[in-house]
Amino acid sequence: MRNSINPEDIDFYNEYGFVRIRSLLSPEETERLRTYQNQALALRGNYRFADRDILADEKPVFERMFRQRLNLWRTYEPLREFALSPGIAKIAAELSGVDAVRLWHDSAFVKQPWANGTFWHFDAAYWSFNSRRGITVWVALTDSRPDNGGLYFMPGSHREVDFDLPVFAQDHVAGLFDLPGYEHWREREAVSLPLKAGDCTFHNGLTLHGSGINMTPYHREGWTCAYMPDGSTFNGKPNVLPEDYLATLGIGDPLNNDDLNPVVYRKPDRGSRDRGF
Ligand SMILES: O=C(O)CCC(=O)C(=O)O
Repeated sequence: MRNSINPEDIDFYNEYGFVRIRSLLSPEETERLRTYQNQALALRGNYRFADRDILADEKPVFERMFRQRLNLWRTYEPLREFALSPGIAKIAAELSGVDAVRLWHDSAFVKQPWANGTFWHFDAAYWSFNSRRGITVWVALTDSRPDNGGLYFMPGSHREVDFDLPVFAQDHVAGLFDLPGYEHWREREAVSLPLKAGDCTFHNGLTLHGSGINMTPYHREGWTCAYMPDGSTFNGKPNVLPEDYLATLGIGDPLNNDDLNPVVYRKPDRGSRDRGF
């Protein structure tokens, strides 16, 4: 598993809000993660979340875009190797420019044969914290291309999108661009980044993205993990958090539950290294 990137990758990410990293996983790791994810999906069935009883049927529009199941690491232990990987989290922290990241959630994104395109959106709209440094890794478990539902990004959108804009539009693929504050994106060109199995992209939580229709009779399988900068606070949105934990939270409280959102990477303290600890 790769755990390092180049300074140019960080520059590219800061400029455009996404970056492609080749061979994050070896072929063996990719196949292992794919097997684990499919086993976890079979166990999870129709439930979207690990900690909330929300059925996929309640979101039929989503189910036609992809099979998304969240926090599989919490219900299928073998997936922890990847969701809690300090190496992947280190890359996420370095791209985001933060010292420590907590796991927000992992998620399967399996686009079925002939699935619809994924509507333009940004991930931070869903999350329970507002940070300009939240980040998602999207790992291809099968090749991902424009013809089978590969991802598209709007370059530079992470610098313009803000938390006070309206965020949900689900009537058609570009419905977001009908909303006030987004109209100009309708005129822009999106970038598609084909991936070989084992490659990945990292994107900022504020980067506009979507994916194409799967025009093949094969599944396009992706695994993602979202990371939250350590020190982030609750914004009032439930997202993946369990009801009993939500009941204890007020807006502005730190999201520092080590069971639900463990710190997966913390930059070594140079001082303690120098002192020989
Ligand atoms: O896989 C897809 O089609 C969508 C993925 C996505 O929206 C995400 O990773 O945030």
